[in-house]
Amino acid sequence: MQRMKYLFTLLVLIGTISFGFATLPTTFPVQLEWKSDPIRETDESGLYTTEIWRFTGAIYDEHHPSLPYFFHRIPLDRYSKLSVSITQAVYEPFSKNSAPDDAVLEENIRINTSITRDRDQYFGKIQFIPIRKTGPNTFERLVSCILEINPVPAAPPVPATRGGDPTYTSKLSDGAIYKIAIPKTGVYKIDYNFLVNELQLTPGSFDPRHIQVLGNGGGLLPEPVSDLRYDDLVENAIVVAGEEDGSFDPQDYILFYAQGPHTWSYNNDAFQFQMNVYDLRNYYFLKIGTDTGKRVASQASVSGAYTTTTFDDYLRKEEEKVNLLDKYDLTQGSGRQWMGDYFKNQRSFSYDFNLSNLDNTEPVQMRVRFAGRADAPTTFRVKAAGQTFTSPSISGTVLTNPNATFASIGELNIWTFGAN
Ligand SMILES: [Ca+2]
Repeated sequence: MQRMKYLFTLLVLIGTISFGFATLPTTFPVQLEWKSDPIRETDESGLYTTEIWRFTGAIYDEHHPSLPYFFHRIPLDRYSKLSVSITQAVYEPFSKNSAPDDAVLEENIRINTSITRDRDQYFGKIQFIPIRKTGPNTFERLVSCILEINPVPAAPPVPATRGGDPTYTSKLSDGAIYKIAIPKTGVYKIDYNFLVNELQLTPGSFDPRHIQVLGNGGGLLPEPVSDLRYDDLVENAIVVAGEEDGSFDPQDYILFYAQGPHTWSYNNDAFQFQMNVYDLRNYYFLKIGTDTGKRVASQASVSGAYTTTTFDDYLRKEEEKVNLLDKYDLTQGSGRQWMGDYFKNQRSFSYDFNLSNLDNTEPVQMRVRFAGRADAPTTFRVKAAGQTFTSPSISGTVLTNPNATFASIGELNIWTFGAN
């Protein structure tokens, strides 16, 4: 009898645990108790007031600080994708003033879901702003609804590798090291004069077979934590002409490929440019130690050669002259976004793009980017190859409101015009 009781208790316990986790579609009733009035916050100038609407349990984020979020978290018995819909929704109109944050509001409430892991437990997070837009300046807030939550089991994401085991001894821990600044991607040559006169190396004091070039390529370091990054410098394969005799002689030289600070990549049928906003140069290291250096190996010729006499080329003008926020009395310069020429007193500038041996029968793609700051929508015009192109409209802003968007970006993308 005693044994049966234990068994029964155990079964109940298992049942309870299973029901505590969401695997099957589940529902959650939502009832929002809105405060009758918003909090009103006035900025330092005393001119602009922001309304912050509230309900019990609302949370806020830094991106839309005046708008409240509803938040709900459910435990999951395994990694899942969450599909969530709102049913039996009851809305009521309310007298909310328009605010810049309203740009995120839509006709329907947009539900965000995500999956988090806390120790060995997965949780589904559901959040949304319970306000919908019913007209240019009219809004309704959600009073109650039922959340229909449908977790669909999925394969958990594979943890990204961080490049294998960490390095405990840096390549910079021994040898003679020289730091070389690289302004532009290309093949660089270091000759005898440079080694002797600039680096002050004594010929005969080192074996050229021990020359190494270290460097991790160009461009910005990745921002996502999960992206691959090297935890030490990587040795690059190079050419050291005349190293075979073990002596670096006047006619000997080093060749190495180095990437500059900015990167070009090819995707979506176009070349994309990424400017390095932190440095105008990239850095490589020349090392002379005791290890044999890595050398460029010969490759067999490819078969089925493809011959062409034309190729796509690109030019770009990007100057970092004007910091937008520095142009405003109430703010200081800030941020990574810098612009080129300032179209204010002088409203027209000319830029030359010269490519030799241009194939005039091929179309040209042009992309131009402007920041516009005005109290009304603006456009810009670009004249190229005898044609005039007008940009889409750039939104205006409230010039006197320090909390309003300072300037908006306008882009002109032209694919097909002749180069001549
Ligand atoms: Ca030699």
